[in-house]
Amino acid sequence: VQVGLFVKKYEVIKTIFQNDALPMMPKHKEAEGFAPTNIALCKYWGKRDRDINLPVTSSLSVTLPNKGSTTRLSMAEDGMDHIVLNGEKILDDSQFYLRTVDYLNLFRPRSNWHLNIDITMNIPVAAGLASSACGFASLLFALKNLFQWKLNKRELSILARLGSGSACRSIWNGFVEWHAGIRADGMDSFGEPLYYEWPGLVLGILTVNANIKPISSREAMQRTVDSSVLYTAWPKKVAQDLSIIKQSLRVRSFSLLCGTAESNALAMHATMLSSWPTICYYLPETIALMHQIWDLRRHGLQIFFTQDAGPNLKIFFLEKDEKFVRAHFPTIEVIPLFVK
Ligand code: 2P0
Repeated sequence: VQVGLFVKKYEVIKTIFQNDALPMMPKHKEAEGFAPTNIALCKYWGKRDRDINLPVTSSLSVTLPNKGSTTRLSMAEDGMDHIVLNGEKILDDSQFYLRTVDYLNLFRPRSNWHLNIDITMNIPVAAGLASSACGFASLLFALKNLFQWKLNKRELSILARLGSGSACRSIWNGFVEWHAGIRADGMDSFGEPLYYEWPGLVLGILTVNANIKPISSREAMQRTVDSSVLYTAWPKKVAQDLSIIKQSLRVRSFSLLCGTAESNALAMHATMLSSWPTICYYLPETIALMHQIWDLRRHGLQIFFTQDAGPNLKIFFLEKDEKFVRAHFPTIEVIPLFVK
């Protein structure tokens, strides 16, 4: 299975680099790359191809400026790759290590060529805050700088997708749509920036529990596709939501945009709950926060939430309401989405 998986990915690499220039030696001894994380307003949940991360549906996200991952690369001389995440050495039998090294294998010029990979993330790792999205995108940017590849952003988006699906949206700031594509080789499955600025749009992170989640999103989405009776409704829901979200960007309707995002996230979690064994990322505190948000909304505050593969909520509100929101959620981390 591993070999087959690599072959499919390598076909993509060959297409992108047009059969030449790989493998080649890096131009520098050290390099670094930064990629921001992104939060989906219309979620990616389910693959049509697990080897090269092709999604069942398109999705749409907004990037968190300055929140993400910085990857620093340097040559390792002792015959193996070393990974450090936020100052801590990653064990070489962990999932994180194996996935990162697997990705690196696609670009290794020689089998005895190894790297020190030093990753710093300024977001909680694996708590549903898209750490794999910015992690793989930042590794890719660092590799691009190390090898001095001349690739455009669409090509980088396709390469990032090979590491983690949602990483293909972390190539741009602002709103980004990931086109599902229909081709078997995935060359039409990439991110595209939607150039709508929205100064005043703010994201708040309500951290319920920053511990590692019980089931990875990769495993959870596969189980959903395989066993959820509600999954057949998901592509229909996404098609509707995508069209409404794009319309709300055009007419700049905050409640339409974020209301649709909230409904989309709830529907995604409904497909998970109907999987077997069930997948439940809700904690009691998550549900309590939802009720608090709905209550505040009933009282006129424009505030909406979204939830990913973890118990934390991200809320959307407008800058003018920040004081009020902070008063209700004292521990909130506030992130303006469009820095002036
Ligand atoms: C998203 N998530 O659209 C959705 C919503 C989580 C919930 O993309 O297997 O880490 O690496 O392609 O990208 C998380 O899934 O999965 C994700 P892989 P990924 O943001």
